[in-house]
Amino acid sequence: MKALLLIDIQNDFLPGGALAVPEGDQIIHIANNLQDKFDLVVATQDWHPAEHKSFAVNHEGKQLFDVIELVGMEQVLWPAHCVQGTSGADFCAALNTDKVEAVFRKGTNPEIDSYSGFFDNGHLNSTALADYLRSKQVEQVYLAGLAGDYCVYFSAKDALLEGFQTFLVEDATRPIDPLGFAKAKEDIKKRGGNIISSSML
Ligand code: VGL
Ligand code: ZN
Repeated sequence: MKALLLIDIQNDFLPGGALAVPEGDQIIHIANNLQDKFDLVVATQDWHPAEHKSFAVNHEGKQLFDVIELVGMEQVLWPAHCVQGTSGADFCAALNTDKVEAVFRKGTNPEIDSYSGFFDNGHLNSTALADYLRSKQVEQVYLAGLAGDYCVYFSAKDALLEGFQTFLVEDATRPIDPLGFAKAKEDIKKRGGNIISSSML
């Protein structure tokens, strides 16, 4: 079985949002058109409490995009985004969610960030996404969404660690930083994953 993972296609990651990914809106029609080609479609949703420690505003004397240490890991300090219950945390209205069978929320623990849809950044807690996919006999996981160099990348790495054949749909994502995304794609390939175009599906 083949699953499509729609990663964090939320208003705050689109142009005009709190943590806008350049051209993030250009993936929506691709994410919509892809869904028919899959046995299963699931989505992840970045879902932070307002006091989340990944937000620069929650650290006195720190600036946006400063890097600090949080639970022993490097942490970029982001603008407040995807705060639970706000419109910024909603899925983009143009995204077709009719076929989405389950939504996995992440980033709810204020003490640690959670880029991947599978685990927090310290791999301390899981979202149950891997077990859910296995319970549906999924063997191939395809990733689309935002941002390519953060949540899509981290989700792809964890999909590989969990033993899924993993495909990043390159034209169905956009990065925050193109250089970081180039490195991320190389790393995914090195780990045995595949970078593909939606035209190959
Ligand atoms: C993301 C930074 C912070 C993402 C989420 O969805 O890529 N990036 N939180
Ligand atoms: Zn976040």
